[in-house]
Amino acid sequence: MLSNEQKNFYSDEGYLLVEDVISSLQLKKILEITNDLIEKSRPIKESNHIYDLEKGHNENNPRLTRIKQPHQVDKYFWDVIKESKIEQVLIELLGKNVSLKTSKLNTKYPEGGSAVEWHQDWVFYPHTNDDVLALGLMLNDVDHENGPLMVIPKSHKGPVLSHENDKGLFCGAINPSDPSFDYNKAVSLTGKAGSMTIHHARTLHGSAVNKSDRTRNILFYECNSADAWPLVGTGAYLKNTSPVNLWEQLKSQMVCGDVCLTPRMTNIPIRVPLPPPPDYGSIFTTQKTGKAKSAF
Ligand SMILES: O=C(O)CCC(=O)C(=O)O
Repeated sequence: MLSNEQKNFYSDEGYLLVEDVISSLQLKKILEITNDLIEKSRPIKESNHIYDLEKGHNENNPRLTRIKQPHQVDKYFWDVIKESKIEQVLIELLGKNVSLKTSKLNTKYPEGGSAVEWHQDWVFYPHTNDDVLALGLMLNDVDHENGPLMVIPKSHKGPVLSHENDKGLFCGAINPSDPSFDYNKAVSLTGKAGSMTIHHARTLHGSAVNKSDRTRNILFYECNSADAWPLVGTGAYLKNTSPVNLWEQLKSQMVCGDVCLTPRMTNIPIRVPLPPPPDYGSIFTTQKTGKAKSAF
């Protein structure tokens, strides 16, 4: 599926854009399920395990920042990985044993939606090696106006920056005045619905609010090679404390191949996302209650 040129680009730059990874029928089905889930959010008053509500959400005007773990809400979000070109892309970048850590469907409504401040996913979930990435499947056409994902090329080979606020709490975002961060190098990943972004877990990325009159919804899958083991103790990963549950969870997360019981350790920089901010329920609440400084 991916050419050598694309694989080398990902490895050198820390991101890639791939077009047409799902069919128009698959896209249509995902959109139907998504719209149905958004409809069902109307009576919800507070963020819960499925919905992250945006300020102003109400029955007449549903406004979400995110649908959490969509693959656990509707099986099709899992099936589409296997039924489309997505699985092959994962195998080509991560090897034959691939685990899906988490999924999220981030929504930016016309003339709004929340910005996602610049960060490296790596600080949310450090692993024993960094064969860890996020895929972003565009559910609408994404352009410069409606809040595209932006990345800093090659930052996956640079330092893991501090994501702490002035008080030393983890706030899920870098300080935009960090000398290692250069906004001028940012690249916006735009494309047609059905295109997919890929960014390495250490790649610096973020996105602005939606300034257009069009929705911007992106379905993210966060995946790792099975030999990249999560460093436990970081809340973003370890949701089960019993070995029985952990074992079941590891097995259930495999997109393809087998659970790996011989984690591969590499010499890479790590930061642990502690102490936590008041509300670490999602990146939006982490950045908001952690009082992250805005770059946008
Ligand atoms: O929705 C976006 O544009 C960025 C998402 C992201 O980086 C995240 O949720 O961690």
